[in-house]
Amino acid sequence: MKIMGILNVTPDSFSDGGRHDDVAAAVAFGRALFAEGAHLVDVGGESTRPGAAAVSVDEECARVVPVVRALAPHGPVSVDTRRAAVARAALDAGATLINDVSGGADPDMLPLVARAGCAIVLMHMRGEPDTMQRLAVYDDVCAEVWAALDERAVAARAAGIPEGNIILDPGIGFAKTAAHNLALLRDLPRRTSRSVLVGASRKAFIGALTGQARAAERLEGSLAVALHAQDAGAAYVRVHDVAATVRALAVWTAIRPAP
Ligand code: HH2
Repeated sequence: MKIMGILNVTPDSFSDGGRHDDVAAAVAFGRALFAEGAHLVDVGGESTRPGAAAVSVDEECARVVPVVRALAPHGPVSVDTRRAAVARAALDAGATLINDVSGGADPDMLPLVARAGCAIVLMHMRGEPDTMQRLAVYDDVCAEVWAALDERAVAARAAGIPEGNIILDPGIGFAKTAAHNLALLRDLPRRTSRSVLVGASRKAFIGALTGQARAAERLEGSLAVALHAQDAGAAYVRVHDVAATVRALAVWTAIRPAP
């Protein structure tokens, strides 16, 4: 399983907002994530936490592109964006993977990725970050989330993206209650014949289980999810705490070889 390290260049991300607001600090943090063992670093310029405000394309590009350009010579960089214009600028600056929490909703996104020949993460969500928690209503969350992801994968293939470049993500915490998140994680082993990414690091449902209000203190719960993702056969785990995740997985995989 590959480790995607999180580098948010936003003033308002839920656990690390405002920490890397100049380019040099962001690049130094990204390089440290590579040194700790991240297989790739995911640069995001728009917070998608519940209730977050939208940013303009220009503002998102201004946050993301200089960091991608300076970090890409040091290792593989993905860009966490819902906008094709931002994705295009990031690819030009050296990004090699697009992480799209909207599952390719921008009509220009899938054709862009097909032309670029890069891989894309298609994540499940409903609505927009500021409204999504109102849409966390499902009869059968696993069946509905994976049916929606299948539809996005069909759209991606129709746009010319080969199956090998499609990574699916159930979108832990995006229009999901804590019970939905747990059901999706429990169900994960049934879904990993495809390439699957799990992003649960420091999220609120972990705090709800452990009684921790502060996101930065949710390390142990985040590690528990990473070990589960490894056992379930996930291809990627998206985490804030790269060094700790690498160490936990080193011991876990020594005991239980990859599925
Ligand atoms: N979660 C967040 C952002 N991007 N991308 C994928 N593929 N999967 C996720 O679960 C996911 C994601 C939210 O976490 P974070 O980046 O830490 O916070 P914020 O959105 O506040 O910047």
